[in-house]
Amino acid sequence: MKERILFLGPPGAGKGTQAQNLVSKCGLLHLSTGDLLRAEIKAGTSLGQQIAALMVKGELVSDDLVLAIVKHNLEGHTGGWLLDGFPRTINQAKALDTLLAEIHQPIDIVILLSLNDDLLIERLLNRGRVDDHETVIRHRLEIYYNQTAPLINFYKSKNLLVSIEAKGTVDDIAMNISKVLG
Ligand code: B4P
Repeated sequence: MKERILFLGPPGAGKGTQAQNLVSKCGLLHLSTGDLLRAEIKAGTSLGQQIAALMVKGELVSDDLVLAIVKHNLEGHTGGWLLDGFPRTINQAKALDTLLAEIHQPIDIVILLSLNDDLLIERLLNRGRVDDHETVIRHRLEIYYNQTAPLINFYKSKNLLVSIEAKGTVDDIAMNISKVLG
């Protein structure tokens, strides 16, 4: 089975949902940059306050900060891992390549979860997190198409990308993900 996995996709495509599902079955290390950033906010640090101010507007947190968090969590880990919500920019993807080359842990597969904007917005409005308001969601989608979607071709050109339609039940999508992991 492929065990060094990236989940890519727009906000609300279900990266977090499917990641939870998969790690509970396969025992991979789950690194969600969104969850790690929210944990920093919850800890009430001054860094957490800066992160909260960006997240609530739907802005991305700085590449340097997110990279430091990922590096800290990945270094020293020897088994499989699943990165969910990272990388989100070409800069983050290039820095990840450098880090993974240093620790000799190449990516096995990048899974793109794709879904149309109307369904994404509907799901996020139902979730109702602090950054799930329609204007903020639309801004997050704009950032996704401008800054994150270029990663699709980045990973396609490395022959790592597999696209899965994120429509249907959580179980149906999980089954399609299992199939491509072998
Ligand atoms: P994230 O925490 O990564 O969250 P997300 O992209 O909004 O959602 P995800 O795709 O994981 O959807 P989910 O499973 O929850 O990012 C939040 C913020 O963190 C960003 O805006 C940014 O500020 C910051 N950030 C994170 N990573 C960063 C990085 N690398 N660089 C800079 N900043 C970063 O699903 C959404 C909803 O749909 C849920 O309610 C779920 O229950 C529902 N759902 C899921 N699957 C479904 C299905 N099949 N059918 C119906 N509903 C479903």
